[in-house]
Amino acid sequence: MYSQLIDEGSYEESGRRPDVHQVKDLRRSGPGPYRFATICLATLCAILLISIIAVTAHYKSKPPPAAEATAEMQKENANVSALMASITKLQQENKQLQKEKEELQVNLTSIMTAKATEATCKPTRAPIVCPTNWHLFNDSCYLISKDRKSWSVSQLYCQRQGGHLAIILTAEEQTFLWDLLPRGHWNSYWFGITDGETEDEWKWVDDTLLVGGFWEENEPNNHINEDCGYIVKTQVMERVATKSWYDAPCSMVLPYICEKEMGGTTQ
Ligand SMILES: *[C@@H]1O[C@H](CO)[C@@H](O)[C@H](O)[C@H]1NC(C)=O
Ligand SMILES: *[C@@H]1O[C@H](CO)[C@@H](O)[C@H](O)[C@H]1NC(C)=O
Ligand SMILES: *[C@@H]1O[C@H](CO)[C@@H](O)[C@H](O)[C@H]1NC(C)=O
Ligand SMILES: [Ca+2]
Repeated sequence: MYSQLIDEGSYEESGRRPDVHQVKDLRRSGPGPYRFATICLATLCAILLISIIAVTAHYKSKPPPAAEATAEMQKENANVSALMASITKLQQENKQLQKEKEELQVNLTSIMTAKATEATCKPTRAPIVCPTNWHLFNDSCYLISKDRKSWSVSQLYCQRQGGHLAIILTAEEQTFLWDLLPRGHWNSYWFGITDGETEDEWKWVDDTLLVGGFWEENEPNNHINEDCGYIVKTQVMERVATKSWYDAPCSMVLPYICEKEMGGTTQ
């Protein structure tokens, strides 16, 4: 059928041509050369067809360039996404580390400021230096006098030194002072307590009421209108600091103990 079509086609085509000789020639050559041409054409067509099929088949079965390329691309894509994943992971780790760094920096600054304040506060707190002959205890300086005065003049003297007759609130303070006093026959020292206003209502020189106290047994006794307190330290070793207070007439002249608060306020 194919050859027939070609035959007719070629015949018609040649027929239309104005060259009569050629038509005649074609007719004269007869079926022999026609047949040969037809066969040739058919063969060529077949070859072409086979070639097309082969090429198509070749491209279909062998996916080399395109398929290989896509495989590689897939690999690369996998690598890229793997890289992206590791980048994301690293970014997260970086964020976490940044956070920790900030926290540590905050901690460090707080430590540094704490140290700085410690450093700046210590020198203002530490150097509590008492005047000559005054003794330091618990941020107060104490003077054990060498001279003798009445209780009121003693208090006036202490005030002129920027203090007052000693106010003794704890056993530690009492013991500290006791240890500074020399032993003697009846060594006596005024301190800052009196019941001059109201009998038997003992008050400190800062007008606070006495709580407890370190009185000797059966003291205070107001024996001869005794309204001022003093400490006695004798040669008798059995006598103790916490039982050493007596009352005496305020006009007596005795050594005395001044106290001056030094630290009190921080900074
Ligand atoms: C993909 O990653 C692998 C290892 O993870 C590596 O050996 C390879 O070279 C990478 N390929 C490309 C194209 O980057
Ligand atoms: C910072 O200090 C706080 C408390 O002082 C502590 O709980 C926290 O763990 C510290 N942070 C770091 C990162 O050390
Ligand atoms: C030290 O002084 C403070 C303030 O005056 C006082 O509260 C505290 O009891 C005193 N400590 C001693 C051991 O005397
Ligand atoms: Ca009295």
